[in-house]
Amino acid sequence: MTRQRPAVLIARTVFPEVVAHLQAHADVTMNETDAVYSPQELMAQLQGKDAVLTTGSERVDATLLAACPQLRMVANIAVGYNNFDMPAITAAGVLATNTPDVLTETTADFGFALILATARRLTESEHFLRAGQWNRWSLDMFAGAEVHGSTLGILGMGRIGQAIARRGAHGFGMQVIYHNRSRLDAATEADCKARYVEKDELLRTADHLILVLPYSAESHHAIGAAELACMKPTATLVNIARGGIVDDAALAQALRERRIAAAGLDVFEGEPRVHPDLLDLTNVVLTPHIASATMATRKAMAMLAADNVIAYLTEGRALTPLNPQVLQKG
Ligand code: 8YV
Repeated sequence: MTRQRPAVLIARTVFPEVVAHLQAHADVTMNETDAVYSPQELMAQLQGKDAVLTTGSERVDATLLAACPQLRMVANIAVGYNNFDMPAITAAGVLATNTPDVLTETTADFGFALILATARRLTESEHFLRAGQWNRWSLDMFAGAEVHGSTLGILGMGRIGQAIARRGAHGFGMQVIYHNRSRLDAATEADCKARYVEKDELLRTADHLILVLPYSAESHHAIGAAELACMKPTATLVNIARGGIVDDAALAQALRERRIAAAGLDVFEGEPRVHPDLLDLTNVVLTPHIASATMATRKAMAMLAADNVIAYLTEGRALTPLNPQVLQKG
């Protein structure tokens, strides 16, 4: 008797080589239009599927799981997984995986790109030039904040935070301070040349503050009006983590009133919508959630998600499980 091949849904459009890789092991259905499924569409598409590759745009919760009893695995093409209701997924006996490590250095590069662009007013000055407003040069034209030798504050010191710290300390001669739920061991602190401080000191001392923490109920609006009020008026804020960690309305107000100098944002509350007040400001650099977006890294992320699916469906194991307790039960 031939064993039935597992059925896999790819909820967004991924690279052809990733589809081919999966097809060697499973019957694959891909969302060829790449339009984000509504919860009802996702539910319908998942009928009879054993596994699904998701991105941050697909929410997996108890309602979806209850409607898809055959589903055994959800593989996120992202390191962050706030689109997953983990207790519900684990309670349903479904394995969840994410894509750590393969995007660390690429995302740290982009974090630094935003720090530089924000401090040195890169997009603001480019818009000025493109608008034909450059008639004469002046000494203080687009004079921004120093990056080298300044104090870099990092909120959230996981793999990406550490990679940013190393760039700041070793590449730009910055004093690196960080705050995290748990303090790093001494060897990692020494490698990153980073000093642990309380959140309040981080806010008050950083010349450039970058957010690299996961989104959760605990980190919702970790940076709001009160936190922005603690920052230096010359400081810049960069968010490459998740929308919702920053209160975007409060940030827009602080930027408008120049209570901080500038911000660089790759993620937004309710993206792809962007708070209209942010769009009106010149002292903010805005990018559409592209911190991990190099071809090599996006392919590596999708391939890791596919490898997780293949490993689980064919051998009952996974490379980067989020709830390994499900593996033990299986
Ligand atoms: C993803 C990200 O590209 O990995 C993450 O957590 O934010 C990005 O790298 C995005 O979430 C799409 O899934």
